[in-house]
Amino acid sequence: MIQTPVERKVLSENDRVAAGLRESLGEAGTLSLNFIGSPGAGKTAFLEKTLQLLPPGTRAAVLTGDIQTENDAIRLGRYGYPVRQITTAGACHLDARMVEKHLGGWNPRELDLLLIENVGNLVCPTSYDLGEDAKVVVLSVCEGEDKPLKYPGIFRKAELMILNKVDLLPYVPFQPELAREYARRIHPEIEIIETSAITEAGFGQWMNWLRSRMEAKTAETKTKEREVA
Ligand SMILES: Nc1nc2c(ncn2[C@@H]2O[C@H](COP(=O)(O)OP(=O)(O)OP(=O)(O)O)[C@@H](O)[C@H]2O)c(=O)[nH]1
Ligand SMILES: [Mg+2]
Repeated sequence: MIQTPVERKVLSENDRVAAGLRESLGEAGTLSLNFIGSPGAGKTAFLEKTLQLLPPGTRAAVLTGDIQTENDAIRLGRYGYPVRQITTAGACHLDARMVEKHLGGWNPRELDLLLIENVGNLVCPTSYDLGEDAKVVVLSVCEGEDKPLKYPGIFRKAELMILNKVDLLPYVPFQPELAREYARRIHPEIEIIETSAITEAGFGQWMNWLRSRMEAKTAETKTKEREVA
């Protein structure tokens, strides 16, 4: 993507704040994931189901971004975890400064997991590092198989693609194999998990992915602490 000098300046300031976030979350051993997908792909529904299935005692928190309304925070707030809405008042993406501000008062050392739902958009959020450990792209079977080819940026940057709403496959002309092929054409190593936030299909695989990433994060933080000591 070609950037103007102003865009470059904004992004370098964002990168500076994101690096600070990554350092403080890293020291605390908090795994942070940035969920990006089109409006309505099912990001909130997917996170709601995730919160329902987290092992008891998991110290999780959620930030959810939208241009307007507290709707998603209200939905996500039903599961006993701290949730904050970030309303961007027009901006089509979250930035690191917004995340930093809304983390205020939460101690990262008391969090194992920070889930960030970005504003529904497959383009703008891609350029803004939020200090996360990984971006997760959420694509639903209602959007067409060719989205990885049309919006390659996010599929290139995401470590994991959630292919959501697979319960609708009997009703929509969508070929999951083709969507997988296109995603891997853009990013050969991308991991792909097919899910339904309604039937819970695929959530066993997703919760295993999440658990192993959280364990890896804890191990990485302990190794760094030993190196410093
Ligand atoms: N059938 C089916 N519907 C789903 C699934 N996941 C989400 N939905 C529905 O899809 C619609 C949009 O879901 P949301 O979770 O609000 O989507 P979102 O990506 O968070 O949307 P924004 O925050 O507005 O970008 C809702 O009506 C959900 O109930 C799924 O796996 N299967
Ligand atoms: Mg949402």
